[in-house]
Amino acid sequence: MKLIIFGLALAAGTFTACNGNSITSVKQNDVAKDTNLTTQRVFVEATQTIQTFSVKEIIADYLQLKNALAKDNGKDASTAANAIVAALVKVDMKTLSGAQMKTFMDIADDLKENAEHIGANADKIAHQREHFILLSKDIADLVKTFGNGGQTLYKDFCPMANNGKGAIWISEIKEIKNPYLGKAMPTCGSVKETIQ
Ligand SMILES: [Cu+2]
Repeated sequence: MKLIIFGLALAAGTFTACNGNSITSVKQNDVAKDTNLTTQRVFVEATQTIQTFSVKEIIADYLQLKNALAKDNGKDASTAANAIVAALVKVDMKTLSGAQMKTFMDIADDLKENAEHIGANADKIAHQREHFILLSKDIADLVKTFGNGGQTLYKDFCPMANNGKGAIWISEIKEIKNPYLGKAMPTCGSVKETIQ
C-alpha cells in the first residue's frame, strides 16, 4: 500500500469545494494585517496553513510506543505516546474527505485519550499497558481505513494479556516481541494477520 498523505495535493485539487471556509478565515486575518495582499498570495498562504495528515507518522510513533513497552521502558513509552497526541492535534479535518473524516473522528478522540494516559503514566507501566490494549485497537482501525503507510505490518495477538481475555497489537516485524508482557514473556503470542 502506498504512503497516504492528505494535504497540499488534495487541497489544490478540491480547493473551492472543500476548503472554502479556510480561504475565508485566512483571507480575513490577512486583510486585517495587510490590506494590500493579492488574491494569489492569500491562496498560497491558505494552502500553507493546511496541515497534512500522515498515517505513516502516527504508525511510526505507535511502533516506538509498542517497542518501548516490549522493553519494559515506561519512560520511552510515555514520550512516544505524547508524540501521538501531538500528531493528532495538528490534523486539519478540512484536509480529509467525508468518509475519511468520519472514520478519523470515530477513532481520534479515543486514540488521543488513551495516548494521553500512557503519556502521563511513565512510572506506571501496568497502567500504560491497559490503555495500550484500546489504543492498539484504534491503530488497527486507523490502518484499515488509511492504509499501512507503505510498510508491511503484522497484527499480533497475545492470549494472556488483558487478564487472560487476550489483546492485539500492531508490529513492523514478523518476530513476536510482546509489548504486554515485556521481558517476562517476550515471545508469547502469534501473528494473526499480515497487512500488506
Ligand atoms: Cu489511565
